[in-house]
Formats: sequence, structure tokens, C-alpha cells
Amino acid sequence: MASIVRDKRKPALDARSIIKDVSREMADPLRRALGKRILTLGGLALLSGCSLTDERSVDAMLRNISRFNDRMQGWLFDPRRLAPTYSEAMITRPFPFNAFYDIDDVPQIDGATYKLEVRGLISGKTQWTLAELRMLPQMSQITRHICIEGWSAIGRWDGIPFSQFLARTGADMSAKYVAFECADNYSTSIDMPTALHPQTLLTLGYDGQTLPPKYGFPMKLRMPTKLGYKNPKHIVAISVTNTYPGGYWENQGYNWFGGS
Ligand SMILES: Nc1nc2c(c(=O)[nH]1)N[C@H]1C(S)=C(S)[C@@H](COP(=O)(O)O)O[C@H]1N2
Ligand SMILES: [Mo]
Repeated sequence: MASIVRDKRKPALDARSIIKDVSREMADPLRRALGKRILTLGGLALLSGCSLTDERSVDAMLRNISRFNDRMQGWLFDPRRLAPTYSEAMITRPFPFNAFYDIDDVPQIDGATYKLEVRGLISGKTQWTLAELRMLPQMSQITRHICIEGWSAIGRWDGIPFSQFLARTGADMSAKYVAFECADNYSTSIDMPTALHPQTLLTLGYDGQTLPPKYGFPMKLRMPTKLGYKNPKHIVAISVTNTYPGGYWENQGYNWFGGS
């Protein structure tokens, strides 16, 4: 077990759980490169320059490591490398539902009055009806969705290559972030290289049908290069921005880049 930095006024921190949190926050190649050697509280304190004497300093250290991890993942991300695709026969049926609420509370959106709003660093159209979106060229893709909660499943999504959608809205492709607001008050945001990745799809369909409510009607951004929580369902607004937008889970400590 690691040595514990002790503060006489407070109970000792749980070294093992802190180290587990840190190792979870690290990008995989970094985790492998470092191995187990430096993963002691003393080593972490030295590396991060944090004293690790109380819960607040541990949280600050974890946030630093998570931001470092974002930069690492950003550097390592290869915009041309494709995520694996699968055959029709490998689709997981039924595909799991997940959200921060129960399936009975899935938002019911009226497709006839729905409008997608596009905001921020764009020069084109700011409102899109479903009929207009359905007229854009679509493609379909069978990929694996990986949820941080410990499950994965293969599904088929049908939609508009997001890079083409961004081009049509006259988005500033040199902006840092694309942010998403959802009808259930969920939110998330992604880096521009992932937004422009050839497998990033603005999906209107699931498995050849209209995207059902539980999977995000009318629209889910599907990215096989990112973990499940980065794939927003029920999108109502998209903004292109240079201001860090955060997100529902990201603001509660989930890693922002969230690559898979
Ligand atoms: N609007 C919205 N999008 C969301 C979520 C959510 O709660 N609300 N949950 C995320 C998480 S954690 C997962 S794993 C996937 C689940 O998508 P599915 O229901 O299609 O499996 O949606 C992601 N997108
Ligand atoms: Mo998830």
C-alpha cells in the first residue's frame, strides 16, 4: 500500500481510492507508460505539486490530472483513424437505454414543431426543421457504443456526416468547441477535430427507423471515437464556440475529452 500523507487534525485519506481515481483519470497510453511505479500518494504529491492533505487538495489534483489527460487525448487523437465497424449480425438487440433518469421520463418531442437551433461562430442558417435536416445526404454506420458505467453495445445509426452539416451552416472550423444542449437539460461539448471526424454523425435514425424517443428523438450526435456520455440525445441547440462549454457529467468530474 502507498504511503499516506497524514494531517494530524484529519483522518488519513484513503490512499488506495485516491490512486484508483487518479489512474482512472489518466489517458490509457500514459497509464501504461507510467505503470504502477509512481502511483503512491507521495509520488502524486510531488508530480502534481499538491499537498494532498485534505479532500479539497485531492480534488484539485484530480482536476489537474483530468485537464492534463484532455491535452494528451487531444494530441493523440488521429483525425483519420477510424473506429471499428461491425456487421449487421453483430448488432446488440435490444440496444440498451441509458440516461440520467428512468426510461419512463424520456422526453416526448413533437417532430412537427421541432426546430434545431445553431448558434455561435457560424455564418449560415440558424434554425433547421426536421424536414430540412432529412433532405441532407445521410449515411449509416454500425459501431460500438461504450458507456463508462461498464457496458458496451453495437448499434446502427443513420445520419448526416457532422462535418458536412457544419460546412453547410458556415461554421468556423478553426473554433475550439462544439457544444450541445438537449431537451432533457443534458449538455455536453466536444473538440473540433472530433466534430470533423468522418465517423461523427448527426443521426436521425436508428437501425433503419426514425430514431425512437428512448435513443434520442429527434437527433443524437453519434461518435464511435467517444464514450457514451459524450454522445448527446434529444439535441435542441448546437453552438460553435471558443469558450469552454463543459457539460452535464463533465461538470461533475467526468473527463472532458472522453475518448474511447
Ligand atoms: N440528452 C441526453 N443524452 C445522453 C444522456 C442523457 O442522459 N441525456 N446519457 C448519455 C449516456 S451516459 C449514454 S451511455 C448514452 C445512452 O444512449 P442510449 O440510450 O441510446 O443507449 O446517451 C448519452 N447521451
Ligand atoms: Mo453512459
